[in-house]
Amino acid sequence: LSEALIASLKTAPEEFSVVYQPQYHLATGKVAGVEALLRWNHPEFGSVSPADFVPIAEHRGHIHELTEHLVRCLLADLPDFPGNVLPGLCLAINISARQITDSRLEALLGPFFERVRWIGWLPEIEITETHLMNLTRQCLDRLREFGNQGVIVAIDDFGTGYSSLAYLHTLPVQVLKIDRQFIRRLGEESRDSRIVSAILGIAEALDLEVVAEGIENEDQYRKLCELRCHRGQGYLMARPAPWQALSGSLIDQH
Ligand code: G
Ligand code: G
Ligand code: NA
Repeated sequence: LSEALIASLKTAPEEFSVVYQPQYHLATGKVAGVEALLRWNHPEFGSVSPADFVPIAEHRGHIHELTEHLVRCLLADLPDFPGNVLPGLCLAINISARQITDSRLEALLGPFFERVRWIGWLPEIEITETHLMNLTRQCLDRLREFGNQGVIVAIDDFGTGYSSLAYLHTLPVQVLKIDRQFIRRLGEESRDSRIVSAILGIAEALDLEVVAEGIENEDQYRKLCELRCHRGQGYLMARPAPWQALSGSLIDQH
């Protein structure tokens, strides 16, 4: 798979595409944003999950090329004029922690940030919590620079890593995404409700927004509303879909 990925990155850009999953304000049910997720469709292996190919790309030093394909797809999908989409939505992409200090990253993401702002949206980057421990001083400075440019920084899979409260406080982060393992048994398993409640308490103290991932049923949605979780994402509301399938729900109705 590793060799196939490297070959496809070089010679078969058409095998990469992007799907978008909306996020909602839980209290109102209104769209809050969208997360862009990379897909790789290989002629022989079929559809390969990013959970499998992203770690390979990281390990083999090809994550920058993967993000190049992501940005190419995003720029092809997004409208190139403002006024046609709901205003003020966040558009999130996933960035690997080890990419943050790559000197090529700013030039690569610049046109993406610019386009997102041009259509009246806010760019967001998600970084997985398990990698945060290894963030160097240089990484933190780079994240702060992104923050100063108006890019929202989110911690992905929150609850699976070991962020200490003291450390969270110093990170230039505005959003916590609760890992879906804590959402799965919400409602039936009171321990998970208490964990989610505790995360919401931490977020309130640190003035952070919380997104619940992987909401699959009404019980989970209701429980999250009860706990006053801000935003949510999951198959109950919408599955990730190509831009053309999704854009209808993002078009400004006014
Ligand atoms: O879409 P799916 O749930 O299969 O994604 C699995 C994992 O792959 C998710 O944790 C997601 O954050 C990650 N992922 C998806 N697209 C990208 C991407 O473009 N870059 C990086 N680094 N990770 C991605
Ligand atoms: O960790 P991250 O936010 O990057 O994960 C996004 C991944 O989760 C995507 O691959 C997406 O396909 C998947 N996903 C999104 N909603 C749901 C859901 O409701 N249930 C499950 N099992 N997976 C989901
Ligand atoms: Na993510």
